[in-house]
Amino acid sequence: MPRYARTLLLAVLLSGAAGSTILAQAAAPAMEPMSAVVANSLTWTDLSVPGFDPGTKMAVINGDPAGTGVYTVRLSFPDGYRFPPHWHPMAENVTVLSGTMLLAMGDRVDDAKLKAYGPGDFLHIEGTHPHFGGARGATVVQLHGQGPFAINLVGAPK
Ligand SMILES: [Cu+2]
Repeated sequence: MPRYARTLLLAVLLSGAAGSTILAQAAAPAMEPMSAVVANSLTWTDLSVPGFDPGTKMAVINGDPAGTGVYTVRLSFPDGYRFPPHWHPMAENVTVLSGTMLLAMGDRVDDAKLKAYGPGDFLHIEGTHPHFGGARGATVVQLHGQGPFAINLVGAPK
């Protein structure tokens, strides 16, 4: 598939039997001198990650999260969503755009550790460090970083 295929597609690729999920969704060409993304014309697709509850949607803003370059995506969580302890090979940069994101570091869920982050708040999570959390109210966050953006569930079979 061409890297910048125009066909919108959400494919969760499982890398072999490992518990690693790479998020892939074709994005618009990003090699123009300038590209703009209009907030009300985003294409949201259901995000399916083994071990995660359904309900999250993803929109690719720039780049290709499955590639090796810089990517920007948005994730939308419904009120009350919780994501389990997981980690990423690369650093994850999170900017809260709306709602409230709950997050804590650690490989075991402990609600007492969760801290709340609101619009404009920014989190940098170093690669390989497990974290967990969720959303209070309908919440949209923007992630950016160096691809590939992969999700590894803590405790997943290796
Ligand atoms: Cu994460």
